[in-house]
Amino acid sequence: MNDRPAAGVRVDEARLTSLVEQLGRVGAQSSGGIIRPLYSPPWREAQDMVATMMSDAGLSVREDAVGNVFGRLAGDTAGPVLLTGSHIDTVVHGGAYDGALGVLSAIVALEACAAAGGTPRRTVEVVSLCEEESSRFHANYFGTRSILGLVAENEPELLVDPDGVTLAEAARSVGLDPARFSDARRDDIDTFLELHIEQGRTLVDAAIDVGVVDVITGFMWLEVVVDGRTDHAGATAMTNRQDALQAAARMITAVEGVALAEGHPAVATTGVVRVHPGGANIVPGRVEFTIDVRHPELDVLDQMVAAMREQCAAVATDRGVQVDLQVVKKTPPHTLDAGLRAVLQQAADTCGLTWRELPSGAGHDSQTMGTHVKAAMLFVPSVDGRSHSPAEYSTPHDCAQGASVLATAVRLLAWA
Ligand code: HGY
Ligand code: MN
Ligand code: MN
Ligand code: MN
Repeated sequence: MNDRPAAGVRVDEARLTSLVEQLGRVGAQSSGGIIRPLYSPPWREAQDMVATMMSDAGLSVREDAVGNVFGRLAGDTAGPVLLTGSHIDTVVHGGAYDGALGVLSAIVALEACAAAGGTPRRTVEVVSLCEEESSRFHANYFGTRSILGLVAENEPELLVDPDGVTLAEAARSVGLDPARFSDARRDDIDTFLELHIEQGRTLVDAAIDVGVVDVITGFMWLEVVVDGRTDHAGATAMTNRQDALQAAARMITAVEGVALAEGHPAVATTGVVRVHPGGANIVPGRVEFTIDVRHPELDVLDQMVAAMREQCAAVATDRGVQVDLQVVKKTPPHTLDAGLRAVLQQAADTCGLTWRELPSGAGHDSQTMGTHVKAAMLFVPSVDGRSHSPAEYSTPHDCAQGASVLATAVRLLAWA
């Protein structure tokens, strides 16, 4: 915080840092990073730890039917709830801040607001959302969609992880009952605030204290299957092959080319490639790979996917293989609530901090929450812009500044 006495609500840096370090140990891998997928034992341990942290902060705690954990500070007037928080799950070998910082900042922000101002005028709740990353199932903001009543009844049995475990079976393994999932629906929330690390380098390069997000990008995930023919690696002439991997490699390069041709902020990524049967002396017969493609304008996103389909089909014809592309996730871009963005800007000014509006290239619960309630996001700088990596880091100073802006915004919305 700069040296001007902050008229905002100040969060204790050491307290927030301690919570981040404690939670960051849950699912930590000796090989680096954190693995905390939905309904795994580390997920259960993390939600139980967050519940204790919420209780220690003076909040009344409950877990809903899908495993979202809420900490409530009842207001002295009836009316809709102001919800703030983020997600508890991580990507594979992810960092200690993505999602977690938003949950922990919300806890210490409510604690600081209550210490400064007593009972809020309106009820405020913290939420630790059960799933956002789709790192185990294509669950696609499962915690948020459950709250909004957007989960189809058959999803828990349909969604299967790479080991063949259904989402319903995984839920039972951590003490949840899929038959009750629909109980998670709420219609008493009208505002959602999410603090999150930027995961890019705009703030750190410009030495800006916090970011106020204007638009969250749209994105689609595709699963691509390329079918060729397994053959002997030594006895099959190069001209007589239907090599699925050689074809897939050209498709993956073509996909990158579509994003490069569109230009920034278009992005496309292949993060998973599975080669079958997977022998050094076998010409690959089948390859499965993923495409994550993003753009803040939905029509451009659709055009990019159409171009990718065309180019993959052309490679398949040229290489004598079959290709199938399936969309497994589609989340539209979302422009966040202008009124709430103004409150976040006012809160940063009140704290004497610099801020900038910026888009988010990462997807967030706020883009789904925002389809039903007013939603806004506050970014904290990411050192070197790194995330989805063990190198993910935000300084205690920057985290505490962000949490203080969140606390000040919550006070403006719920205490004033
Ligand atoms: O992929 C994303 O942008 C987010 O981290 N789920
Ligand atoms: Mn500072
Ligand atoms: Mn993430
Ligand atoms: Mn996240």
